[in-house]
Amino acid sequence: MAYSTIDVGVAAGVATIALNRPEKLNSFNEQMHAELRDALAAAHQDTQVRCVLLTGRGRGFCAGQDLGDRATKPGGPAPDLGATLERNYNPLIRVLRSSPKPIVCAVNGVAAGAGASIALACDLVLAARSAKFVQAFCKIGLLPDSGGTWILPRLVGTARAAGLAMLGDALSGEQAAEWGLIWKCVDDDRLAEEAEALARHLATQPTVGLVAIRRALLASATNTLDAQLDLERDLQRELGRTDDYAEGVAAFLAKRTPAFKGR
Ligand code: T3D
Repeated sequence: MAYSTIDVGVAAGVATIALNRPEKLNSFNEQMHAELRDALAAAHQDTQVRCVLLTGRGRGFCAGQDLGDRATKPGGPAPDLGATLERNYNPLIRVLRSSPKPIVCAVNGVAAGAGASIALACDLVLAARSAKFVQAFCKIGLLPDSGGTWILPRLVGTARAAGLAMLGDALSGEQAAEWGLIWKCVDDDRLAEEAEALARHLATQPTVGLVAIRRALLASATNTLDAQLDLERDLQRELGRTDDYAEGVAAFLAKRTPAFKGR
């Protein structure tokens, strides 16, 4: 599939996917949804790819839904936003959260509306110091979607989640890191390099183990301690049978660097 709204490149085990509608701050239209879906599926199937790096071209990361596609005529029918969430945004968040590869997000500029939710659905989020996270939904009468109302209170607590969601004020990259919304904030001119280095590092690590870590952390949001202990037992049993675990132990005992294969 030839893409026109995203750029995709694969190098050193990393599939880099860049949202590429810079004149609209990389906001989503139907085509970008379809192309991103396709690119993620290809990255997940490609055995050479062991990490995905998601970022944006231009001065923004993603401004959520392209509102140009939501203009209504006075007296005309209202759009069914539930249907577009069901068709596009919800499947995207589910794909990100169940990916067989770790996903790094490099937030190069503003991440607004669903753009913020998509960034926060990735495993490790790096943001440029000049980046902004904006829960823009309240300014147009909506609520944070694409998992926003689920992830925000879990990351920053209900009080801060309510402030962000009800006021729609911009949170800087630095503040986002201080509040625990993201992994790290870096200087603008270091973002691409640091994100790539992080993604390339993850691409050399035990992929199955990394994905199991995500699964367990996500499950902890709703599990009791007993259920979580059971899940850890089951996942650890599976991980103990991977080639990467055997390699990790062998390398440790031989005092050499492990050569993980991602299986
Ligand atoms: O609809 C459904 O399917 C349901 C799902 C909804 C999910 C959602 O994401 S709803 C929320 C949609 N997004 C927003 O409400 C954000 C709207 N944008 C903004 O609030 C601001 O643009 C930003 C805070 C993101 C950035 O502000 P600023 O001052 O840095 O940039 P700007 O000048 O506002 O925008 C630059 C250009 O991008 C501008 O175009 P122009 O005037 O230069 O031709 C602006 O119109 C365009 N743009 C920015 N965001 C969007 C957009 N165009 C279409 N849709 C956008 N979301």
